[in-house]
Amino acid sequence: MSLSIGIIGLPNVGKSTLFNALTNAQNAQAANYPFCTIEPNKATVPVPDQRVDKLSAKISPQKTVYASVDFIDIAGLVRGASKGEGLGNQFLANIRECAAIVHVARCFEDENVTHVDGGVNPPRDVETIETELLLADMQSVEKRLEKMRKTAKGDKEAASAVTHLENLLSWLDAGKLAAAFTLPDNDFFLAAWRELGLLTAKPVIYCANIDETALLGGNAHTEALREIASRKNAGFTHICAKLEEELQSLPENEQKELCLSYGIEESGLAGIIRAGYAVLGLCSYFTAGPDEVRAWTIRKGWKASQAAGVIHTDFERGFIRAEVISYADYMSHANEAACRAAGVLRTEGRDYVVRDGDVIHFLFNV
Ligand SMILES: Nc1nc2c(ncn2[C@@H]2O[C@H](COP(=O)(O)OP(=O)(O)O)[C@@H](O)[C@H]2O)c(=O)[nH]1
Ligand SMILES: [Mg+2]
Repeated sequence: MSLSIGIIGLPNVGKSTLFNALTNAQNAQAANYPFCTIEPNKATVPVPDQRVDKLSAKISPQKTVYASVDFIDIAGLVRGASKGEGLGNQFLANIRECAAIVHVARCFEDENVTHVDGGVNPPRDVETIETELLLADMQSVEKRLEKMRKTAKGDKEAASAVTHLENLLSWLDAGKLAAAFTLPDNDFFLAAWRELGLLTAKPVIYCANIDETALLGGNAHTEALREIASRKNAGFTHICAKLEEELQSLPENEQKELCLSYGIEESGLAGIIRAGYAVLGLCSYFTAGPDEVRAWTIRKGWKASQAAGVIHTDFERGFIRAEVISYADYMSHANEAACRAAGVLRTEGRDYVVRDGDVIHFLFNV
């Protein structure tokens, strides 16, 4: 499953610096992702997962493949983007294609880096960007309303969908994000909602870009942003984009040393990637054998047959059964034969709900 996360924020907040770090992380892993196309504004990065490392250490496969996430650097959002200022329309179209958003806000003080609106003030910056997204959403809803008013004549459910859309429009007009709108149980409305793909309905991770000196304790700006995130029930993370860029240009052992020197355990990219996984309700299952240890991304709650389809559509179509070992059981037994003998290898049917960390063999015929 391709999962893409758009990086947005005002100019000069550190989006491209963060994106460069992600691109370096991609390039370091490029051999494992031979099928990804290299695009200037897209970085496909591995999802760090210690379980994959441990499975791989246990089996020594020829190849180890982590789950991956695509990040898109969405440049050019300025005040007035919803009216086509800057790269306005293109910018908005790029966000529409993303499953989630990382909203970077500048929390670092640096007199050499100009702030487009004067001083560092994350709440104001976030509001500037979100106002543009809201205005764009209002335009989408208005267009849709016009159409629906024409077709709704005489149909009761469609007429009430018009009312719901009008409510949504006033909701947005009051400065509230679509994500917080309570969806009515009306098929016409829900179909319109899905088609609209509103920008402010997407899950958001607010990302404070801070100085390396403030990485551990944060500062007043990061706290203000954290507060916004928690009020909106959104994700929050903080990074020092500049340090990330430096980290990703180093070999692995030196990365560790540099992290330690700042008192942090790992690169902040891992935190962003994990936050992306969390806001999207994703989890991983594993396949493990002498050729390959690999993590696969699914949505929580997916059934075994759906999960098999992520590997290949034939696996879903010709699904017979799944042999499942939990990660903990897999690691605490010598090998699969030992798991089988101990009775911890389960045979599950197509409706089995896959759990995060399951190690699975699919049996199928085509
Ligand atoms: N001091 C400091 N400068 C940063 C940091 N992140 C980015 N910058 C600088 O801020 C400027 C704008 O960064 P850039 O990534 O191009 O911003 P964008 O416009 O959001 O893509 C560049 O000069 C960066 O070097 C940071 O964490 N600390
Ligand atoms: Mg940029």
